Amino acid sequence: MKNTDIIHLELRGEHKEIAVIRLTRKAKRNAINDALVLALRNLFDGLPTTVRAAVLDGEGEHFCAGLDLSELTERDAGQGLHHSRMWHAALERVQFGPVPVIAALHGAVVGGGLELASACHIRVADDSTFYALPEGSRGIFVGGGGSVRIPKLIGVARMTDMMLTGRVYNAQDGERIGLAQYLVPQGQAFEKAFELAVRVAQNAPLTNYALMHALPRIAEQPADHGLFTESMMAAIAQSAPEAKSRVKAFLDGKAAKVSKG
Ligand code: 1HE
Repeated sequence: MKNTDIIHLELRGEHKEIAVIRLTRKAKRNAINDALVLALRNLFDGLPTTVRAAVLDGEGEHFCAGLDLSELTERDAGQGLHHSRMWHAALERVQFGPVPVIAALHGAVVGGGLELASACHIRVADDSTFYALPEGSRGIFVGGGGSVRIPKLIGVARMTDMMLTGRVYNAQDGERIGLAQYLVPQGQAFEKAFELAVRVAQNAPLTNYALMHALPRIAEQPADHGLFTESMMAAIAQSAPEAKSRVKAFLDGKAAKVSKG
């Protein structure tokens, strides 16, 4: 992937196992235009095979101001449909791509920015973070998968309120309602997200795969189907050589115990 003026990829770690992906449209508060949606999709499609976890960050004071509104005005209904589907394709690559993605949130996480964050697997917010869905007041609707993913984090009622009333959640309330799993002091979101990515990258790849690809699907299935899928996934994960060696290491007293946080 060639770095551009709108998105940047850097590989870190001894084995280039952590991808640091940064939106770099700071002057436009990382608003997502068509070029950036496509660049995101292409970047996740082309992640090197060394990568085991990714951090998604936004340059400047704000994570992402959502859809680039300057591109909205000229579209008719058909073009609008395809535009939304283009976002779906890109964010699908984030959620169901090759590796877990940890978002480092700060400043505005609004509109399509919140849709993007909700496609990630872990969200770390710093104290400056605020969340909103201004689509309601702009006379539009979410189009980047927000109506599917955001209610899974905070429920239909809270999302409805955000869109009907323009309610803005601050960082503390955002963490309380489930928009982020971690809350850190201002300026420390990237550092914490990177630390988590290093931890995630050490898991057996098949476990991470199961968490990204099996768990959300199981959660959508009727209980009977979900339990069956869970058993299939558990059997596959257990049979991997890596699972056997990790369990043996624990039984031999060579692996870390679970300790109080
Ligand atoms: C933009 C955008 C944008 C900033 N599209 N250009 N999203 C929104 O409705 C959020 C709109 N943005 C804001 O409310 C504010 O810009 C922020 C709270 C994010 C940041 O405020 P601030 O004071 O730091 O920056 P600013 O002065 O408002 O913006 C700086 C520049 O970025 C300015 O351009 P300039 O040429 O005058 O310097 C802004 O116009 C530009 N900018 N945000 C275009 N969003 C898949 S569907 C998803 C649907 C949605 O996401 S709707 C929600 C859209």
